[in-house]
Amino acid sequence: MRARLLAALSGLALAACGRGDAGPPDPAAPPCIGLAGEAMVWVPGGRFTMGENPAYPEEGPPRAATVGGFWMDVHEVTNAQFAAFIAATGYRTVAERQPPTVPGAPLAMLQPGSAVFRAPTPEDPAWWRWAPGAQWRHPAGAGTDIAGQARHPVVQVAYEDAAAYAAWAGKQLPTEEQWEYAARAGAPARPEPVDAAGKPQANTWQGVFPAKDLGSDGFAGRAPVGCFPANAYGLHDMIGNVWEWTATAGARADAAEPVGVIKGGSFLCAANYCARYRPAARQFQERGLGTDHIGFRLVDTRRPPPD
Ligand SMILES: [Ca+2]
Repeated sequence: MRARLLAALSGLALAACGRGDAGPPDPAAPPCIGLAGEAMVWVPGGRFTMGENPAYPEEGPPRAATVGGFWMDVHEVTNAQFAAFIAATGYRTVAERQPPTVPGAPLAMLQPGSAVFRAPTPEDPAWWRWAPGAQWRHPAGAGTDIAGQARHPVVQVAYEDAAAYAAWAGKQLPTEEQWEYAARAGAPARPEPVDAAGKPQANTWQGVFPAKDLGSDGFAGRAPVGCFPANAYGLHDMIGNVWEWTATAGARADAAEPVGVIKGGSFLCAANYCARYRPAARQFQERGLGTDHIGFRLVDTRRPPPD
């Protein structure tokens, strides 16, 4: 278990892009949409070019892909939505469960918890730490909470947790193909998460990573869902805020357990470091480990298309 967790945390260090502590909304933050329950939009099927040329080898090579039409959540699953699931089912997330006992493991890793990002320091250059007590209600560990964050995306959910929510909701996690097709929305990907006028289109990191997130897009840390413009399909936060689980399995040489593909970049993605705020961006994440920058949204492939 310890080796698995340490390997996972090591892998996360490769994946992160900045500081993860949430800050208060900036007064200049963009207006956010009203939330209308389980709002979904219809994404018409089609054929598209998936992947990009390899500044990031895992994204290529570009290849043709075809998806059928499907309904998709307009925003990431929120803390309020996840709380309703927990209240209805009594489900306990992976991060709340007791890890197996392994002789010699650091004391902290023998307690329920999860991975939390922090700014590296000269004394401790690690980007990720195992935070006892970290779970969806306490995203940065014991002593933190989600008070006032009902419409923030739920985080610290492992793949199993997201799949359990999907089963309860009667929907599905999107495949990677569905997710990328929806994120592209038929338009060429922009290299930076801004429109032609330079207006932010997603919650990402401004400033030099990892020294300081300036939050000039309105948010340092996670943002409530739907606070940035929707793409042409009406989907918000597809290239920022939090990474999102997909149903697609991945592969990573240093992973000691099954990994899944996550899509979408996060509030930690910075221009000077990872730039993964593009539809083609993908990472391979241990399915048994949540973090404070991974959430999810769902699709519904069974609901009939709109008239
Ligand atoms: Ca931001």
